[in-house]
Amino acid sequence: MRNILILGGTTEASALARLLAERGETATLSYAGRVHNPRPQPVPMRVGGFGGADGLAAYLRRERVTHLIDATHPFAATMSGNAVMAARKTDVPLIALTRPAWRAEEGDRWTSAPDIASAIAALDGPARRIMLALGRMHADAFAAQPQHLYLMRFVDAPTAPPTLPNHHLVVDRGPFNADGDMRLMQDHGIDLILCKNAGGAGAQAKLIAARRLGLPVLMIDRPALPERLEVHDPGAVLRWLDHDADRGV
Ligand code: 3Y8
Ligand code: NAP
Repeated sequence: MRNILILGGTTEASALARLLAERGETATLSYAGRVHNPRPQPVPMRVGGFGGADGLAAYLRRERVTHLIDATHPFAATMSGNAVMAARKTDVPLIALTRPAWRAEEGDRWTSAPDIASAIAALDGPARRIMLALGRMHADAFAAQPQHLYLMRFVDAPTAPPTLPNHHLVVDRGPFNADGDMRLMQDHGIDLILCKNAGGAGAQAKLIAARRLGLPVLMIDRPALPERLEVHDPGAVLRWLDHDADRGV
C-alpha cells in the first residue's frame, strides 16, 4: 500500500493530487503555510515546515511515507534541497515534478538577471513604471531603487503597507490570464515587467501580455537545484509510481 507525500504549492502539484485522488491512492499534499487560504485539495493537506531536512526525514519515517514527490516551485530551492537530503537519509524514492523554464520567443524583449539582487541592481537609472510580479516575500528589497513606480501583486492583503514609497498593490492569486494582465499593464502605464522564470502556465499570462504590448521583461533565472530525477508531466509521475520507483530509478 503506497503512502505518497507531495510537496506542493504549484499548479502541477494540484493536477497530480487530482490524478492520485481519482486512482484512490493514499496521498498527502504539503504546504509551507505561506498564504492564508491555500487552495483546497482532493487529498488530505498538511501545512507548515518540517524543521529542515532532518525534520522531513523524521516525518517520512513517522508517517511511513513510501514515495516523496517534490512538486514545489522552481524557486523553492531550500525545500527541494531538503527533499533530496531527507530521501537519501531514509531511502524513500524521490521524484521532482517541475516545469520547463520559459524561453524568449521571436520578438520578445527579455534581459535576464541571475538572481533578485542582480535584478535590483539592474534597475539603476531614471524612474520607470515596473510591474514587480514577484509576490510579497522579496518586495521590500526593491526599496533600494525607490525612484520607480512599482505595480505589485500579492496573494493576501499585507498586514502592514509595503515599504516601497511609490507603489500600487493588487491582491489577487493566479492562475492569471493575458487579457487581464494586459489591462493591468495599460491601466498603470507599465514600461517594464520584472518576474521569476517560474515556468508553467499559471504565471505565464504576464509574458503573453508583455509580448502583445511590446514591453521589455527582466527575467530572473532559477536558483541551482540539486541533482534528482525530474519529470515535467503528472502522467510521468504515475508511470514512475507504477513501474520505476521501487527499482530505485
Ligand atoms: C502557498 C498555494 C495551484 C497553485 C497556483 C504556479 C501558479 C498561481 C503564479 C504574478 C506571479 C508568485 C507567487 C505565483 C503563482 C500559481 C500557484 C503561483 C506567482 C500559491 C499558494 C502558495 C503560494 C506562495 C506564493 C509565494 C509567492 C508566489 C505569488 C495556493 C497561491 C509571485 C511566484 O504572500 C506570500 O508569502 C506568497 C509567497 C511564495 C512568491 C513571493 O515571494 O511572494 N507563491 N502561491 C504555498 C505554500 O504555503 O506552500 O493557495 O494555491 C500557489 C500558486 N502561486 O494549486 O493552483 O503554479 O506557479 N505565486 C512566481 O511565480 O513568481 C505570482 O503575480 O504574476
Ligand atoms: P523555500 O524557500 O524553498 O522553503 C523555505 C522553508 O519553507 C523550507 O525549508 C520548509 O521549512 C518550508 N517549506 C517550503 N515549501 C514547503 C512545503 N511545500 N511544505 C512544507 N514546508 C515547506 O520555499 P518558498 O520559496 O518559500 O516556497 C514556499 C511554498 O510556496 C512552496 O510550497 C512553494 O511550492 C510555493 N511557491 C513558491 C513560489 C516562489 O516564488 N518561491 C512560487 C509559487 C509557489 P522547514 O525547513 O521547516 O521544513
